[in-house]
Amino acid sequence: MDIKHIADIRPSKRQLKWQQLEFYGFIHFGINTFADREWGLGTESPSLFNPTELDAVQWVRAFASAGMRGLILTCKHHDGFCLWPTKYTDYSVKRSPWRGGRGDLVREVADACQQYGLKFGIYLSPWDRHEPTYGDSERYNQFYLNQLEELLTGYGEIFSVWLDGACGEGPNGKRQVYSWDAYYRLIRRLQPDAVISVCGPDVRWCGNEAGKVRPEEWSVVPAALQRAERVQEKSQKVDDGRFGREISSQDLDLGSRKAIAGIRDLVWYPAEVNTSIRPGWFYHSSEDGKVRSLCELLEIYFGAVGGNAVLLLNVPPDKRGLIHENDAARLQELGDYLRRLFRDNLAARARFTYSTTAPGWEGRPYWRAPDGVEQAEIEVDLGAAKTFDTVVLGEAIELGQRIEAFSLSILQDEEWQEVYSGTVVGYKKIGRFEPATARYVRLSIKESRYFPTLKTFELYLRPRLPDSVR
Ligand code: FUL
Repeated sequence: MDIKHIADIRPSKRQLKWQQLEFYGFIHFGINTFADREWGLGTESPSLFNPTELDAVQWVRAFASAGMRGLILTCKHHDGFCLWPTKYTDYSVKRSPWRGGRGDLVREVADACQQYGLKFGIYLSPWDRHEPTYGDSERYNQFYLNQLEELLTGYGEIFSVWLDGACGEGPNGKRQVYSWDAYYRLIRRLQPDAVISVCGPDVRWCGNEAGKVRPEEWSVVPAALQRAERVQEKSQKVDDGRFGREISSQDLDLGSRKAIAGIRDLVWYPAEVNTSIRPGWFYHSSEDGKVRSLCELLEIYFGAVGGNAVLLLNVPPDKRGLIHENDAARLQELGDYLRRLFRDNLAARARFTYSTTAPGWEGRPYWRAPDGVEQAEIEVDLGAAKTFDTVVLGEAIELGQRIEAFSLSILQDEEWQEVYSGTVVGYKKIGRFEPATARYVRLSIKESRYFPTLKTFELYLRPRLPDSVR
């Protein structure tokens, strides 16, 4: 494929809508919360599940305070315990003392999300340690489809179906062959706007659980990466507490011209970064003092959201059924910081001059260079000298991902001085540098694929972090 056609690979409508969410939360909650485990065995008694103060509204408000726009709930983790009263197994909240066995946590969370305007997504673990049909491939696939159907039809709009590739059966364990295609078909039929993530064709797992993105996160990558079996291979296989902090350097470059040279089958498959605010995915009181600092969370946020990926941050409710005070405070701090940072775009009233513009594209909501023009300069007059240390750039990804290299300069004493340079932009790039003061700023697009576009150009000055919250 030549570069013109590669650059023309575009997101689906559902991928575009999903990308615009930017930041949403993960809830790991279930029998493990009460058994104090990460991977339950599937044999824990449902009588353990007894949150005494469960309040899904408190969860959703805490997530919203951080600026999250959605939430994905572990409706069933690997232990097989279901948070809704499914018809297909008794291993669920129905058998627990919580709400007298009449509770439906999926409903409570979905309703709370709706009330606060957050999108709701589901995690339904394919690996199931409790379900007796697991390993009897056809029967289990039917069981899994039945459960999916319940979740996709009973709880309103679902924005993401998160298919985890983890499996700890090991070489001598049960062998389940998942009918991924049948799962996908059902999801498409019942929730056509939902993205299918990780072991699915719409959203690519970034490949680690430590919160790291690649230095260049391309959304156009080889189609082979979409194969669920490949994702499974790379997913967690042992519950030893290490996986969540490991960063593998394999496949560091998935989408540069060099990486995709000669590959004929390329697709739009954008990245999601999933990580936890604590060492574990589930709540453990022993980790109350190990909630990630604001600094760490900001690094993760800037890396992921500011690196052409979306961020899925896990915050696990405790045994009471509440987001613990420490995590809730951190979410609020994060949201406060981000709101302060992005309040005042110093380029909001700037004048933009483009070295070139595609015919007929003047005055459109975003800029586009003419066909075949891969380099361009954009001069920005801020009207008066301003001090900034953060640039936010965004391409019109509905026309593909195109920018490969850029630099940002300021005019000082009649000379252009570079303050920042980067490679890919994609949906969003947040670049941070030492504070610079200038009236005139220039963005040079140095390399791009067939023609660049630009939808977002913003400048900010980052608030200082109070020493107390570092
Ligand atoms: C992993 C699982 O094994 C963890 O328990 C957690 O659910 C994480 C999000 O995915 O693969």
